[in-house]
Amino acid sequence: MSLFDKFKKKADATELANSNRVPPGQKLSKAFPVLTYGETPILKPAEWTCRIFGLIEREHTFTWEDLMAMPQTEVVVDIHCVTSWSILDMKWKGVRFRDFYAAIEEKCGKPAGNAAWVMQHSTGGYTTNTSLADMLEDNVLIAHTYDGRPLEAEHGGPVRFVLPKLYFWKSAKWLNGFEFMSEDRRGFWERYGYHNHGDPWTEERFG
Ligand SMILES: Nc1nc2c(c(=O)[nH]1)N[C@H]1C(S)=C(S)[C@@H](COP(=O)(O)O)O[C@H]1N2
Ligand SMILES: [Mo]
Repeated sequence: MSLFDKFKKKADATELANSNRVPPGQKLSKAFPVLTYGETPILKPAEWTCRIFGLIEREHTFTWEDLMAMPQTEVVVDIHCVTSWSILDMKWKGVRFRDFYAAIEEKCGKPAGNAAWVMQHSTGGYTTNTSLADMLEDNVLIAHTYDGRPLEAEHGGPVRFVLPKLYFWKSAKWLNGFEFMSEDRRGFWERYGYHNHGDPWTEERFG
């Protein structure tokens, strides 16, 4: 057996062993690919801000200091990119969106009853839309640390969103705002034909 075949056999075995964790049409990747449309902004953590606007009573801008003062959570999750790579057991640390949302309610007042949708905004202009319900699930993080190290700029550092149960384009890098909306407006890739929801298990790839 050639070295290549040996590696392939091992990879196939890993895939098989994890097949209940690898959605259809996905392949396990060892490396952590970088997928960015446009430039990579280089931002200092201390300068990070997150503006809350839209269907809320009062706008508010959270700072890095605010984020650090919130409860910190670590999650170990599987991530699936629509370009077909999946990585299992990725270790992220940050603030659970649910905890951040409690701070939003405190500072901004309760979002209007019909504000069921949120646009994630990024430095550089990237956007992606997600339902508040999906964002409030247990393992959704506003992440600043990956695998024990400050999140690298190319992966969205200092702060990105991580919503594991949807394809990874639904997780904004260089997160800088949440806009509460009454209707599900499409974000950047959604306007270019990606699916509005993006569930990897039912292959919601294109809209
Ligand atoms: N701001 C911003 N966020 C983004 C993107 C982007 O281009 N800009 N790409 C998205 C896509 S398509 C994917 S697959 C993931 C990639 O994250 P990674 O580069 O850390 O692997 O980030 C998502 N978030
Ligand atoms: Mo992607």
